[in-house]
Amino acid sequence: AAKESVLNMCMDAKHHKTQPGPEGALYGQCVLWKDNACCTANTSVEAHQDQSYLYNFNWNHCGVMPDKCKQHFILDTCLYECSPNLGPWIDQADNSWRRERIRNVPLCKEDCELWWEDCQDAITCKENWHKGWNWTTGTNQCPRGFMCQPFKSVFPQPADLCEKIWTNSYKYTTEHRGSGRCIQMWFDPANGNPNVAVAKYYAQNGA
Ligand code: FOL
Repeated sequence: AAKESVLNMCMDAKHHKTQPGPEGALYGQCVLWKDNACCTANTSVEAHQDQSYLYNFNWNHCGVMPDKCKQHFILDTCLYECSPNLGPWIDQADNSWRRERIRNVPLCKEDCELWWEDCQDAITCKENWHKGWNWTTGTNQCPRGFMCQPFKSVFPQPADLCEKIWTNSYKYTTEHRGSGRCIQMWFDPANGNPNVAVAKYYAQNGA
């Protein structure tokens, strides 16, 4: 089959393993990927910290992020660090801290919309969380002139959040969970990882 090589791989980024493989004990929400993961146990623990050593990134840069919103950011971190099924969307990066990135991963409609809804009470000062922060204290702070505002002002639609926050890592889609045509941020591991088939589909039919 076409492009077998992009199935089951890890991007060359800051914390990813070179090859996916089983992990005995992944922490918390990252446990979904323990049968085959690009993250180590250590990375999975850090994915749940408010300000982890992964990127020294502070979710609480405009006050404490509500827990129900934070859960989606933890899942995003787990998917980003642990998923071995993002190969069709791996691209070169122009960052100092990674050689490769993901671009336009087709995120399931429900996953994007629930993330956006659960973050309606959260506050931020930036639409793009990858670049342009003030790092003088060692963690990201709002740069001068960037006011803290509700997520709804910064991201008027679900697609604005999912696409813009991580510089087009994700693409908003109208594909539904379970369709085999979109990547899910979470799933029931009892039924296997549904993103395996999604990667296979896009590897054959074009990402
Ligand atoms: N989740 C997803 N889905 N995609 C991602 O690409 C992703 N990336 C991160 C976390 N979750 C993700 C990593 N986040 C900086 C800021 C955020 C970050 C990693 C690094 C940072 O150091 N920004 C500097 C610019 C550094 C550079 O690009 O050279 C800044 O100016 O703020």
